[in-house]
Amino acid sequence: MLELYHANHSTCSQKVRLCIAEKGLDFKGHLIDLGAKEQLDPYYMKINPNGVVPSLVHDDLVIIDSSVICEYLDEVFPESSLTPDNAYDRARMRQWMRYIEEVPTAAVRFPSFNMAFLPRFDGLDEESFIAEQADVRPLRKGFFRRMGPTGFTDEDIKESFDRITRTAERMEEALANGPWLLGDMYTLADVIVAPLIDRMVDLGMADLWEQSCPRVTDWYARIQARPAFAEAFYSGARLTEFLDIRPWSKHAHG
Ligand SMILES: N[C@@H](CCC(=O)N[C@@H](CS)C(=O)NCC(=O)O)C(=O)O
Repeated sequence: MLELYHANHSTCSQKVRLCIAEKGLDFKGHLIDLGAKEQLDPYYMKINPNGVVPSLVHDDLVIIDSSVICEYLDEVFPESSLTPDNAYDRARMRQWMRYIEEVPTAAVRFPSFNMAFLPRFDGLDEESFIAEQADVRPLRKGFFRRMGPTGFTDEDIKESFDRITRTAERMEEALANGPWLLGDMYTLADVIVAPLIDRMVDLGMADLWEQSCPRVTDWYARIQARPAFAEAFYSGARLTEFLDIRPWSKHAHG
């Protein structure tokens, strides 16, 4: 049996849900309440010592980290494969996966917090924020300390937008040989970048690439048209469905 510990709106969880849906697998879901810091609860930290979602439990095996989970699932359940069968193309896919982890995955967190999650910390002064929100996180202590209770600086956000635009430009180039990032085959590279593009669209930031990267816009439309997409991005999976989206600049918050 597959059990997935996840959160509806978490892009890392969406990566795994999209992979599961593409492969037509069944899973038992356990929703983790990130706003209530359930991911830091001792019962969950035993499953995932990084204190983040998602985590997969396959029978009695625990697998953590969204990209690793996707590769594991694709290996263990080879039907509807999302991995090329020759070594060179697998290397190309993994190059994309590493790049996606390093550049857009990290970048998307900055506007997500400034524009959607900051109200979670309303009323906390710097000291309580550090103690209650930053220092308790094994993986994101530095990120939370840098953000503070009032959000990231305009400089941080602009740098993150730049990384997202550069990602779209790199995708645009690859999609010249599309329809998918690796060419004809839809792979895990497409799966794990899709939630990041979707998040930026949800935050109203698609204009970062819409003019300059039309193939990315077409690629996103093709992904959305896949039946698996609706399964992974069910109602309640997008921030705009339950949170107010605020301007990205903290100076605009008044
Ligand atoms: N590298 C990890 C990162 C997971 C991650 O950052 N998850 C976020 C949601 S997308 C989370 O659980 N955040 C909670 C927190 O920062 O405390 C993965 O890909 O699974």
